[in-house]
Amino acid sequence: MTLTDQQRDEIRAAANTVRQDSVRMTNAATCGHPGGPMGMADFMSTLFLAHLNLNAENRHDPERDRFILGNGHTCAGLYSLLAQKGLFPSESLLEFRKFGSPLQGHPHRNLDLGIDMSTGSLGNGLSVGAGMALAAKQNNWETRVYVASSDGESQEGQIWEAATAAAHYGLSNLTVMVDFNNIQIDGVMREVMDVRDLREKYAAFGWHAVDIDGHDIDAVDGALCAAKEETTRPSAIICHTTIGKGVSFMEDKAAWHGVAPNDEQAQEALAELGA
Ligand SMILES: Cc1ncc(C[n+]2csc(CCOP(=O)(O)OP(=O)(O)O)c2C)c(N)n1
Ligand SMILES: [Mg+2]
Repeated sequence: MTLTDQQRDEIRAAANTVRQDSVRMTNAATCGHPGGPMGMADFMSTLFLAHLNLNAENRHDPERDRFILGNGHTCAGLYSLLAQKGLFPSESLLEFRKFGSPLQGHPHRNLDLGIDMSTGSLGNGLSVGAGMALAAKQNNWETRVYVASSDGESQEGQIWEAATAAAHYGLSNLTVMVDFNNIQIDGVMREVMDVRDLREKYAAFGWHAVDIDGHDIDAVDGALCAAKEETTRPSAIICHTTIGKGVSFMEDKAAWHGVAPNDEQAQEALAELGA
């Protein structure tokens, strides 16, 4: 299955909205993590618009797909996509990180809003995703489980315990999408803690694993389609991305991992994004 021109337009528009929302939400909150979700916007939008079977009608259906944001700090992008898919009104986005808001600075499980797992403490998402995928198989559900992860999160040992178990149980309904932007909280990956070639690592653990340009929505769609063809192995899609993608002064800078743009920077960023 290839994307239609209309799907491509819709995914690109959704990704641009994710980038604008990430800027607006962190600016309004005066804190948060804008860079990661801007880099993930293209592959996340392709997943949410063209593959993930989750919408306002089926949010409580046990046989729906599941999505876990293992790298929970990038939740501005998740909230933007859930709002775009009609799980809650977009106006709520500006309550991000405010006291009493369900849109916390790291995801808090809330099935009414489409948030399948509380995350933020890195390393847990893939384990829980593997458990969900195993349960789905045992129940003979069509459910697919998607986990977003990151290069920084791949420094956590628990990721590799989950990778071992998922291959052992043949969880072909599990797909991890790894945001590989070469950056984590403290700087460049190979200076902080080099995780090396994640495609080779997942393959060595018994996974179907591919490297793609995480900004190429046709490549993302192709990799997600290929994952669905697997019958015995879980799939890892290593998405090579640029943190802060779309805004010249934010691109490829670790500084934008966890700092909100001030009013002037937000205005400049939104102008670059065509707002
Ligand atoms: C268990 C745990 N250890 C440390 C942290 C602190 N922390 C938050 S984000 C982050 C870096 C994660 O790297 P990555 O997801 O690649 O960051 P990004 O590319 O989005 O900048 C760290 C170490 C955490 N959230 N959880
Ligand atoms: Mg990273």
